[in-house]
Amino acid sequence: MKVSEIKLYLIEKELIRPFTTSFGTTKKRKIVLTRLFFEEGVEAWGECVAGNGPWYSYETYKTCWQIVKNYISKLVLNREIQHPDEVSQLLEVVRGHEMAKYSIEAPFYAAYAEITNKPLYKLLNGNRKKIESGVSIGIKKAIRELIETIEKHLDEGYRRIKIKIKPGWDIEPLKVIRETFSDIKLQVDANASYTLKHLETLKKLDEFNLLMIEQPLHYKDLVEHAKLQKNLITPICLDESITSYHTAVAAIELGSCKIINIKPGRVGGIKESLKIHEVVGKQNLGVWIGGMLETGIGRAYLVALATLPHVNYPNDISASNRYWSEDIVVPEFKLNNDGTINVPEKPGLGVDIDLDAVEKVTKKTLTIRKS
Ligand code: OSB
Ligand code: MG
Repeated sequence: MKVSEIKLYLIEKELIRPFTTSFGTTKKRKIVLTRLFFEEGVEAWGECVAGNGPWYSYETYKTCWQIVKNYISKLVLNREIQHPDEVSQLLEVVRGHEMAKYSIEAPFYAAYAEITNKPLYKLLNGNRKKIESGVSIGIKKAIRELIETIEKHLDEGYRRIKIKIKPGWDIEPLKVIRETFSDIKLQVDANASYTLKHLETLKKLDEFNLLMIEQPLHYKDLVEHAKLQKNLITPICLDESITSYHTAVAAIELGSCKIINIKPGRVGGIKESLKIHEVVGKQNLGVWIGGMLETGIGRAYLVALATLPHVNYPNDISASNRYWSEDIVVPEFKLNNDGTINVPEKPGLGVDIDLDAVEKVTKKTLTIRKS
């Protein structure tokens, strides 16, 4: 397969409601979409999950635009590729910029799936027809608002709730959640907002029968997480700290976590995600697929990854209408009554891109060809 042209789209889309974490509030997302045209006559879309600013990661939609335009596109344009597994290695000469890489690498999988007439999840050797969906709830102004939000999502059918926590927004809200919903599947995500100085508070989290505590400590740390895990019954799940296969291996080796949340954007692509899934599976650890408030394009890749055999916790993959009043794919992702999402069986990415919906929110575009 060979890419002859890449078109970038910068879109701006408003979330259905603001999303607040320990690093800030997002209301409108600026998102870079990639559209790759292949000589075989197929095209495939990708999504860059970088945020508006360098808060979750150092990457932003602006750095992705530049890195894709100036470097990553040049590594793949007009290059004959036998299988999408080769692409991540081609991009290795660029250090870091995982989200930019993912936005170009992933569409090779969607295109190859289409060319070989199979759904993306089958190309990845996934083996489920439905994936378990969870919902991630931001920090709220008041506990009452949090309880109402949880209740609404439970009514919609979500079977696993994740809440964002930070120092000062942890024990109290959890107490009220457990008084109100004693037996729901519940987990927390700190987005690196604690230090070992908070050990006493973190130990108290063991009282709430949580599935896991996600990324409590520094985003670059592995050693302190290993120390913390020894002091906790609740499994630690790492998100920000796992930026590659290599950091995943180090975290496992050190005992920094018992669960890994795989985000293809955070680790630089589908291939790297598959490698992490495999090593985590071999060690019988926990693994699930995380989200970055994606549009339907990014969501389709997440859904395909969530069909992988070792995935053993519900995913941060909610229905389109949890994020957007209108998605940019057809059909939108919908939640079943049992808290699952159906895996598309259509060859390729599995959903169609709604070009009118994309155009409506497009701020600028750029076409890149080999000069
Ligand atoms: O830490 O998992 C996170 C969203 C943006 C950035 C980081 C995170 C999140 C989420 C949302 O928790 C997950 C989703 O897409 O539903
Ligand atoms: Mg997280």
